[in-house]
Amino acid sequence: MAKTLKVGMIGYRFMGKAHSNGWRQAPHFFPLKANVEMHTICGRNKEALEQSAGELGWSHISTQWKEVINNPEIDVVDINTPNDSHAEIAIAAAKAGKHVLCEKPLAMTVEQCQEMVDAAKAAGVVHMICHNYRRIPAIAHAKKMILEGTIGDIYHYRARYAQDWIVDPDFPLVWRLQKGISGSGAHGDINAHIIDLGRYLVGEFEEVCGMMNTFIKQRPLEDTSGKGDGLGGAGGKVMGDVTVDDAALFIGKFTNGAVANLEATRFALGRKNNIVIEINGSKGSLFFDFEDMNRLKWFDNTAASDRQGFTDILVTQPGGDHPFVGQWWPPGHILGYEHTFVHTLADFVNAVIDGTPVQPTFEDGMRNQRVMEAVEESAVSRQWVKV
Ligand code: SOE
Repeated sequence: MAKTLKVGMIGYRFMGKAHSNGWRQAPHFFPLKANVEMHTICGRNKEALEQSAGELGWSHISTQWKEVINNPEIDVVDINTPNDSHAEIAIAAAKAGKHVLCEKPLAMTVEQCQEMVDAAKAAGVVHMICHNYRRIPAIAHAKKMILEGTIGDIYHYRARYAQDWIVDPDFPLVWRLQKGISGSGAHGDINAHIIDLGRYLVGEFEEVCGMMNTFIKQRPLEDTSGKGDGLGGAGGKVMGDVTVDDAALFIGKFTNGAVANLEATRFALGRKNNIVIEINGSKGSLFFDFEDMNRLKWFDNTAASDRQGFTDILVTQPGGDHPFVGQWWPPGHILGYEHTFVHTLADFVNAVIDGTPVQPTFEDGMRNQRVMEAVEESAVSRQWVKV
């Protein structure tokens, strides 16, 4: 009889919804080594939680995360809370012997990340940070092509993550705009993703030179007390200081000699959740645009000179040709944002049963934080900073 992993999920807003869909769908589409029971959903607001439990498919609710951690029935803790609580919950979960999945950014500081890594290792539990974009089929396929040497030695990693949800000055001062809760703004929220993709696709960052900017310095305080998903809400009359970046940009060098150019902003009107990546190598280039997420564009410099151009690879070929897609539909039936969480959770479940590491681990989250802190230091000192 296959084991059943009982999951406790802390946080139920946007990421809670995305992860719930992942927990629900993974067992139906992927050959998991265990059954998954969506046992407890945890949050502060009991009424909202009861509604979310029904909508998202959880059998129990709790308004106390320590109750979830201390429940001997729970095998896995999935953390989707605001950033300032990740470390405390993850360390407690690890010490209680739970396998831990945590949303990005891993924590508020490198020191907190280190404590999380140490706790997970000491407990011998499987630990993963949910950088879901690694498991976009086109991104995973790009990784495969790079490992096969298709584009040769890498010269450039160019990445932009652009949104526009806070361009309105009347948008309230949600938790994502408060350093004490979020740690940073666009930097830790979305730069973290393209930093992770740089580490996944290219290599380790060696040195960075960055800048950060806050375009709107004051915003109306939220007229609700709760910590929502931080992506919406209504503002009152009283204004408060924005204490995080609206945009974070940096150039950098990788240890393998490639150079980097990253930009994360929440002020690119018209760009709702736009990740664009281009990697240039000695034998070719790869290009990816999340707004067209099932395609990977490849320029092959080894092609005959009268046939060169960016090939448009539709990454939907089953039979092992393209990652993950064979578990879903026949060729051409494209996938979406939500599938990246299903892929992430499927790999996490199997790693838990195998007792093997699954990337990105908490150590990846800590390396990510090191890059982010180096960029923040550089933005202040206006100097290059070694990671
Ligand atoms: C808000 O910027 C957000 O929800 C991020 O927190 C997620 O990590 C990203 O995938 C979508 O946008």
